[in-house]
Amino acid sequence: MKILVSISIVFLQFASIIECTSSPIQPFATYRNETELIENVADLWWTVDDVRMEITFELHVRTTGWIALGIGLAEDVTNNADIGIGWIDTNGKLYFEDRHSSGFVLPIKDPTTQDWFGLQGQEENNWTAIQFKRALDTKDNMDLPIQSGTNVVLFAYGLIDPNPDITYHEDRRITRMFPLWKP
Ligand SMILES: *[C@@H]1O[C@H](CO)[C@@H](O)[C@H](O)[C@H]1NC(C)=O
Ligand SMILES: *[C@@H]1O[C@H](CO)[C@@H](O)[C@H](O)[C@H]1NC(C)=O
Ligand SMILES: [Ca+2]
Ligand SMILES: [Ca+2]
Repeated sequence: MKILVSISIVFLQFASIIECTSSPIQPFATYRNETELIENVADLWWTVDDVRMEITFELHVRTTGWIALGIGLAEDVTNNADIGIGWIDTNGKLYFEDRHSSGFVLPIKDPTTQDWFGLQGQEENNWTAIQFKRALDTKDNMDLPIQSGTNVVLFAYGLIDPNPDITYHEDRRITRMFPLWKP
């Protein structure tokens, strides 16, 4: 039994670094890192620029609704998340917002500064692809800094665009822990 448990832990750690993406959309750029967040549903690419101290992400999800990536706190995964959320409207226009959430409520737009920036986005074959960036440390107390080492990365998506606000994501959310930035 003990051996079985150890084997599955090794397998989980291995599985979490498998680089195998399934999006049919070609990413806008070349990135240093990639991970499949949910098999056949969500892929994430990212690169840290440690001179400019910023991180550029690209998130692809099999949905035509909104998609979101967040940074959380290990000891408090559902509270105080800092969230970047975006969608492509029916005219192909990209929307991207810096939000935060405290507890199991809808994330609301930061009333302080908007620090997550949507760069480019497109919708194709029922997938949504958005490239966005933020400073590693935005210095806004509504946000959470992305520290080197292991990060708590939250991911959620909805099946339709916000109208007027996002629909709650129900079970379409996951939390993963992995390093985004190792200087
Ligand atoms: C990101 O890519 C770098 C360079 O290839 C690698 O050293 C690092 O382990 C990768 N990080 C993750 C979390 O996969
Ligand atoms: C997109 O999804 C709709 C509704 O589920 C489906 O009817 C359509 O065939 C899908 N299109 C593609 C290109 O997969
Ligand atoms: Ca902010
Ligand atoms: Ca925020």
